[in-house]
Amino acid sequence: MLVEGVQTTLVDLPLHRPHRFRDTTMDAQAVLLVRLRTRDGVVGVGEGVVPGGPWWGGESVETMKVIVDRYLAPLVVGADLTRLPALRERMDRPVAANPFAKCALETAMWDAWARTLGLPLHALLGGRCRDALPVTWAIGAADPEAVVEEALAKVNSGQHASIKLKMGALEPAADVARVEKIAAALVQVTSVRVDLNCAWDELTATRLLPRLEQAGIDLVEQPTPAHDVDALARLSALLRIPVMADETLRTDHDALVLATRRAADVFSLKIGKSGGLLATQRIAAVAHAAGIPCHGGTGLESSIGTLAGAHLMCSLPAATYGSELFGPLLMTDGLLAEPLDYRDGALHLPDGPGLGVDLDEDRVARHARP
Ligand code: MUC
Ligand code: MG
Repeated sequence: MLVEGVQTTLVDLPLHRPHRFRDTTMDAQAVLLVRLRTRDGVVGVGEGVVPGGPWWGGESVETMKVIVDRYLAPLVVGADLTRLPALRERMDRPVAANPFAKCALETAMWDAWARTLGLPLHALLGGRCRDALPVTWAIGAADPEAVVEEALAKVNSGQHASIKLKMGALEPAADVARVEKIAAALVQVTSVRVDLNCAWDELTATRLLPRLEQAGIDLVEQPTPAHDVDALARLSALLRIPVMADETLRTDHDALVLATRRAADVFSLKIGKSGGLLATQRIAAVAHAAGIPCHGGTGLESSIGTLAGAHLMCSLPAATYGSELFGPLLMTDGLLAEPLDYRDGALHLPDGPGLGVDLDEDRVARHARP
């Protein structure tokens, strides 16, 4: 199962509507598509994304392409895929950081390996704990009326059992007033969570998060800066509702610190921010040992990255806090021959070999950058 070559392609997938974060708004998702071919002619696919640009983790699809083409691909060409863990470790020597780039290539390696064996990826990851994942729908920092209208449409469609609201784009008190207005219209019909992407200092969070709790918000994600584990610990102790770590949780070392200090009630797992499936498995093992439930987070992947995350989340005992793997539903088109199976409020795993899906080369060509 020797690797013959690696090819990368940049594509841009339009969104149904703009998605507004703290400091940036995206109306298309840029994706680095990775295709890895073995000498037996099997092609594995992977993808690299960040949520709308380098604001989240410092990487972009453009940096990922350079890192994969010039530094990572030469490490795996000619290598035996059954040595994937060793190959993945080897990537960390010539290339520091760059977890999103490493995840894109590692995913293609897993897909090629599983396809060669004729097995679904989840089987290679240890087998299934579940066949499907509930999918939270996330809404950007828009006006309350627009947010409530979209949220009710999603909830009433039966496709989503919970809503995540992005915060941080407005001045804190105005943002809380905006979310209180939205919550008043939603919390009787669905679970509403908020994600602040590290926007507030601890004093602001201590003052304002109890108001969100009072308004019926069910979970608070990453209210304070990524480095400040103590602030998360104090806020987690202050609030009855769970605090979920996202930017603070990238490695198994972070997981150990967060678990030891009881600084997070839920872990947001994302294969991109952690540098792939293997590294994310290690984080989930720490969570399992500490009794901390895990949530399937998103970087707004298209279908390939979404499925890679879903195969992993369905194989993890600790992954009991649902997911927000909604990316493909926000895009007006995808790269696959068949759409993913979103049904009855959940994303259902395909049974085919590897990721279980096939590229549509016409679609790839349609969205590829010149
Ligand atoms: C995050 O910080 O959780 C990706 C989509 C979204 O709504 O949030 C981001 C990532
Ligand atoms: Mg987040």
